[in-house]
Amino acid sequence: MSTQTVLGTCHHDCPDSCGWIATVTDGVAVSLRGNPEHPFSQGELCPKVNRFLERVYHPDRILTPLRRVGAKGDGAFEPVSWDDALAEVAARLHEILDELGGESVLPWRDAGTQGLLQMKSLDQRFFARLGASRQVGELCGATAAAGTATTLGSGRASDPSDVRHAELVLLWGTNTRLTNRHLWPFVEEARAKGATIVVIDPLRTATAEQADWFLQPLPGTDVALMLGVVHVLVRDDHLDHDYLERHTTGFEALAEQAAGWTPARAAAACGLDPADVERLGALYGSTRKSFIRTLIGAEHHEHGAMFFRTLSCLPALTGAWRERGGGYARSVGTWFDGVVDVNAFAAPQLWPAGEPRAISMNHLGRALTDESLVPPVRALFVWNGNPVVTAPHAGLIRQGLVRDDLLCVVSEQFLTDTARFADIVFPATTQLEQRDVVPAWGHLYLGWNEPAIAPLGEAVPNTELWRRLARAMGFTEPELFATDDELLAMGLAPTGGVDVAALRTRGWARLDLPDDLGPYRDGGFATPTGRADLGEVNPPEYVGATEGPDGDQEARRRFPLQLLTPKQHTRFLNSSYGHLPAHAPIEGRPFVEIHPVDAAARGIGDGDRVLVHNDRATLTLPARLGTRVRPGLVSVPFGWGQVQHGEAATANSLTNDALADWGGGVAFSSTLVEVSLAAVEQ
Ligand SMILES: Nc1nc2c(c(=O)[nH]1)N[C@H]1C(S)=C(S)[C@@H](COP(=O)(O)OP(=O)(O)OC[C@H]3O[C@@H](n4cnc5c(=O)[nH]c(N)nc54)[C@H](O)[C@@H]3O)O[C@H]1N2
Ligand SMILES: Nc1nc2c(c(=O)[nH]1)N[C@H]1C(S)=C(S)[C@@H](COP(=O)(O)OP(=O)(O)OC[C@H]3O[C@@H](n4cnc5c(=O)[nH]c(N)nc54)[C@H](O)[C@@H]3O)O[C@H]1N2
Ligand code: SF4
Ligand SMILES: [Mo]
Repeated sequence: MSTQTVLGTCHHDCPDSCGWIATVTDGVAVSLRGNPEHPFSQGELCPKVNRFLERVYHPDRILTPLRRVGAKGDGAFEPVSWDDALAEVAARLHEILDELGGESVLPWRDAGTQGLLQMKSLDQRFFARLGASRQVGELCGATAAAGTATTLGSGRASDPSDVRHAELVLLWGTNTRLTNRHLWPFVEEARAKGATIVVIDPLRTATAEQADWFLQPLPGTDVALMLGVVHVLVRDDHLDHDYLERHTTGFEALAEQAAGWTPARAAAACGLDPADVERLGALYGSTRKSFIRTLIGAEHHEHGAMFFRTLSCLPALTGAWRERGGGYARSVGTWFDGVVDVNAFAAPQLWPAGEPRAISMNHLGRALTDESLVPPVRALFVWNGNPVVTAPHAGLIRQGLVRDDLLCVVSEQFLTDTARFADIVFPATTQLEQRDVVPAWGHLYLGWNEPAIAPLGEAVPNTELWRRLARAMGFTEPELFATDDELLAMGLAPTGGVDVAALRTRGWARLDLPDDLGPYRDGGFATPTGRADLGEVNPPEYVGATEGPDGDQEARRRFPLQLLTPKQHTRFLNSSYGHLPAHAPIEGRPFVEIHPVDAAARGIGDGDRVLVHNDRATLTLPARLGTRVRPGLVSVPFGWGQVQHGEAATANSLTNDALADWGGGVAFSSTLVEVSLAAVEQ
């Protein structure tokens, strides 16, 4: 018997990017545990990835290419050889290209893995060579990034772990204990030294339960609350005039806007008490070591970017940027610029003349069903994602995917709700089976991932899939066949100061940055003026969502309840674990949470079967009565697939696919529904 340990890094779209150690006996991974040397995750993984080996070795893993034999969506497939599958895809793709040109091909990838190589590298070249439509927009992060960059000039902000030095912590629109669990000890460290922890979230989350003070505004109304806070700061002169004068622009415009947002008016818009707005303003104004932590959840609204644009103004007002433990932290992704370089993969020489059309990944359903689209989308490639469960207005996506004339190719580890619609499914490796480097967005450590085991069955990493497809298409440009090592060398920018050998031996490397980032202690913002923009470009203002309490009143009358579809389960990561026996049963089943007041008004009791509906879809779910939601708000956890729902619809069948204000994200949470008792089955 030979046993060895192999260092790796979790690939999930999760801010923690934990370091792990796989123990491998005779080529089989027998344990996977946190790497105790990893400075951020410190030896702990999480309830989902502690059981990752059960995913890797699950009998339902797809281990050969599959060809569909039933109707689209039914899930009936037969195994085929790689040669046959590639030949079939290539032949159909050539026909489509001859008939309609490259733009009739649409790539759709998400962040199933965040690895530098396997998330998005060689695919860019393959689709450029085809002249395919360009995938734009993001389900996650782009809107938050755009809002933040409007104020700060880029995404650069505080190191999240500096929260430990704070005296006041605002967890604003983030569920740290669930979604960013390895940051929680840093929050507790601050509390142990006397800090006050405030959570601001429309849901009483697991994080809210641990707050010193929990504020529960209506979804999508926070900008009014922020302007109320600015009102108090200006009124009571809790301002750092020196900082404002030297390092900001647009303060007058912001102050003028906030003048109209008295605590009473702000409270009315958010469904809070005016005393709450006063108290928040007084707390923030009197504590310069105030640390704002936010992530993604609040971007999923019609005015999602404005949330981040306004929130990131606050530290300049009080001069919190001057302090370690003061500031604003969201994704640290931009600190990796210059160290990892995705643009290195682009190979512009392969691009067709003229820029191919752009299609938002958030509008997949629209793109597949829009009869006026010229050329129509006739071939769809999906990898690192499961849009039928994770993208908005999913019913429309299903409607598009059943089209007989659509060639649908999916690369997957499991037969997801999306893969069920494929003509051909290619088998994908997991992180244990592929080499990669993982840039983090929740801390400053780059992670190495050494493959611990050989690929199972005939599964291949995404990069190998693109090489095989390029060959099958008869393409010959060498750029399409770059090896993983060549891609790594390109993507790890040599200027970034990463010692690859050391990274590989240790499993992680901190970015070459000072321990104390203090990004804006002395100004130096990346805006054109070098100053934080508090009110020049897209000045902060509160506008209610069209599909929301202050929006279209006719829609509001028919569908009076706001719907959130949050990440809620400790054993889930988006849609990736809802089907696995070591993960799903302990989380129960899908349900809708409703406040007892709203339930009583509809004659609904705890456990009753109800219909959650709007013009997009109807879901049948058991009602769970409780006060995690406030009156006017219901919640259906996201991540379950159609099998667990017991119908061909999931949380995202109900959600709004309107784009967010800017940045290319989507307004999942600007969704209204009605809930009513389902007819009793005879
Ligand atoms: N266990 C687990 N961990 C995960 C994931 C998972 O699926 N499961 N997913 C990972 C991914 S992909 C991401 S992007 C991160 C996301 O990390 P987070 O952004 O922390 O998580 P979310 O649940 O998307 O949103 C955070 C909170 O925002 C709240 N929220 C929604 N609308 C508003 C609003 O208008 N105002 C305010 N103040 N709050 C609002 C939600 O109720 C939610 O509690 O988590 C990652 N970690
Ligand atoms: N209603 C609602 N919808 C949401 C959200 C929400 O909070 N509410 N959150 C949004 C957010 S923040 C995000 S990030 C998205 C996530 O949406 P997705 O990225 O579509 O969701 P995941 O479940 O992470 O799907 C990843 C898929 O990639 C596959 N995969 C993993 N690794 C690899 C690989 O190496 N190769 C290949 N070929 N496949 C791989 C997995 O098997 C899995 O099926 O969902 C969004 N949708
Ligand atoms: S999913 Fe997140 S918390 Fe869990 S192991 Fe991966 S990076 Fe760590
Ligand atoms: Mo995400």
